[in-house]
Amino acid sequence: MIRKTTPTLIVLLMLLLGTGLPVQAEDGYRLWLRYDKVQDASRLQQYRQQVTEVILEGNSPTLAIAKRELAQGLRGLLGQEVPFGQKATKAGTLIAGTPASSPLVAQLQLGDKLKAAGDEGYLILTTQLNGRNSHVIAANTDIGVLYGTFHFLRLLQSSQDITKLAVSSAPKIQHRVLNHWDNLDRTVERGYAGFSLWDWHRLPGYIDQRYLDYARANASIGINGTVLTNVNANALVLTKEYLVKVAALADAFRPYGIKVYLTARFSAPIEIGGLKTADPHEPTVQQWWKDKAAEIYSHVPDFGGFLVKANSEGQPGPQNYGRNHADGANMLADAVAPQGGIVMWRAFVYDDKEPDDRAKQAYTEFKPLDGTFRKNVMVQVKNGAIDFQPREPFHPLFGAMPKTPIMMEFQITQEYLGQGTNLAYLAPMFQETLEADTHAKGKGSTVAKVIDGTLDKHQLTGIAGVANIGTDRNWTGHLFGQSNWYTFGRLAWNHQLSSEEIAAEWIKMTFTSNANVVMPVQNMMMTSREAVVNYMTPLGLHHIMGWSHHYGPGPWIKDKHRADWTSVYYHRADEQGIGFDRTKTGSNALAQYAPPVQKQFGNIKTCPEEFLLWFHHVKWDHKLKSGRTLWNELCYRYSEGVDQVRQMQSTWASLEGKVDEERFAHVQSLLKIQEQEAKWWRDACLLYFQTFSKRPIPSDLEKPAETLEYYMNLDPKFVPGI
Ligand code: BDP
Repeated sequence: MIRKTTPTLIVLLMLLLGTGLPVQAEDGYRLWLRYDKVQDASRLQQYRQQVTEVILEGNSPTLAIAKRELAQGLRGLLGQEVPFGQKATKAGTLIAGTPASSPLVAQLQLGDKLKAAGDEGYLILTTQLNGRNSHVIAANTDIGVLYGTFHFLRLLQSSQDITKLAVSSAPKIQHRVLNHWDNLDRTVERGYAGFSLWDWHRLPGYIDQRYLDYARANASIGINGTVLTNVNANALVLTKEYLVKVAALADAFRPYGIKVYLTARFSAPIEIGGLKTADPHEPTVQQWWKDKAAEIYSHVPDFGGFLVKANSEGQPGPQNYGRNHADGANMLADAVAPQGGIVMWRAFVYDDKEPDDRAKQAYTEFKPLDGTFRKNVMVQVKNGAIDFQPREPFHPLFGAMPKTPIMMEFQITQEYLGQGTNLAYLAPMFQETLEADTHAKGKGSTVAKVIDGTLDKHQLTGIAGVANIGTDRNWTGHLFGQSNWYTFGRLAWNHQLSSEEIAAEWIKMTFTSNANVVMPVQNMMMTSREAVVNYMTPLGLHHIMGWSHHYGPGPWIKDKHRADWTSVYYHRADEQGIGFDRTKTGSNALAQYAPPVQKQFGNIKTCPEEFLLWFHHVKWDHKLKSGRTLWNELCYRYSEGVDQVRQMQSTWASLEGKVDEERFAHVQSLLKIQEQEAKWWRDACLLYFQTFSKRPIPSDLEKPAETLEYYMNLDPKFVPGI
């Protein structure tokens, strides 16, 4: 029996593999770098004809990675070995290198074109070499060659025509950094994908293959920095015991073009330095930080610098000593300046002792400090003024501090967007902020222009994303979380890419280039974030989630030790209506925006409905554009969110058999959870707000499944990520 079936099975398997059907189970570990054989037969033929050999000279660690990537990528995608040589002997040579590493690249004399690529960019050209058709990946630096290599492979992975390539690409933003909120005990604050990747206990001796795979994935999308530790910082990471571990990680990441940064706990001079104070005006404190920085650089010569959360949510900071944020930032900036380091000083500050609207506090603190920061300081600002909500208007600090480089902070981990169980593709959200017009220097002063330095002519530019990566086999917990990591990198490199484009790239690389999969998945992704907004916080509602863990609805949260962490502080529902009045009659947070923005948002008639309850307290019977009253509209939006999730479920169900079984089942199960959670949000919020509106839920909508009391008594335990 056995002797008979085994060969039959093998033949069957070979046949299936030959057809490119998804026979293999996939666990998501390979991310978007799968390099499976190109399925479109004519494309495959084109690639086999046009890429017949590779010449990549030079042997720096970075070029060695590029070489390995090309070998592995071409072998997989073309389904055959592509030889590496030194002389272009036939048509279809792919040359990769810098003018310094490759005589052939030098021979092409790419001059000004190459100059425009800068330190990290690259050219990918179809050209003639010795009278034969060839391709060249050229850059000024080895890392540029590696980035170009990934771009070239991406073209093949997504079945693009490569017959006439003329790509010139350079990043629009200089520092493209992941922020890991990872603690030294390996828990991850707001992490929903397992534990921290950094195995501190086994470092520096043990270099986990995961570190290299992580660095490779980042390099493939142009991320060039990583802050290893939580913004709620532990000073221990600055001790020698940990610095040798940090150095081992930095060594592993360096060939991939990734610099390491650390979070600096402001009170470290006291906690690990034995000083009595951390006052930034104290010479002993200044000296302590200078010495500490020098020590760090002795371990990590290309250390990127510090990220700091100070005087926020209980963290120590310069204000403990009557100094301001610039005093604190400048002291650290002076410490890292000799070695070219930077300081990313967070503007996420607010105080519950301060009676003013939380949305105003960052601007109030930082705006007067414009022009007082050192040259190597960036102020890192969250996309919105409250806290990574499903939807927020852009932060008023964008455009308000022209003399200071302002860095963007996005959250990739979905703390407020369904955490580890909900599919929410975040590109449309990131894009919405980047494209928002601050009007700081007239029309067209978009947030993107503030961030990329073009509006105020800054050389120093940066963008950060709070990472969603952990030890889960598929890296991000939810498979679609990978698309958000991918998106962050792609947008950080080029914020002009569209959300649709990025989604399509990711789907092709992650699943298949077949249009009958790409289109439906893209549609699903493009509605997913709006669905979350609808079933959580439609029409400008915000911060009404569960207490502390932030999981599930909690619009009834009140009477806690901090008012600014409760929900009633934000939605202000009463018998008249709902919403936070941030106009002149209320907190006047609107005054922090440029006049045209004030004018638009300040008028209930012109305020975009998606921000209505962010800026206005609106009467329950107020008529909206749909012709419905506010109450009815709220009911419809909440219900629409649930319907959108159901639509996503049926779209995904239609892909059965077109996506490998393992990933299909994974996403299907999570979508089912998402539907339950969406209903939970809808029912809990509508029943709660109904106690104020005293109006019925329109009869054509689904009725809540349980009572308000039931929802208020739900008390999920051990929610991850706290
Ligand atoms: C909030 C998180 C909290 C972070 C804080 C921050 O709930 O865990 O420490 O932001 O960004 O969103 O500092």
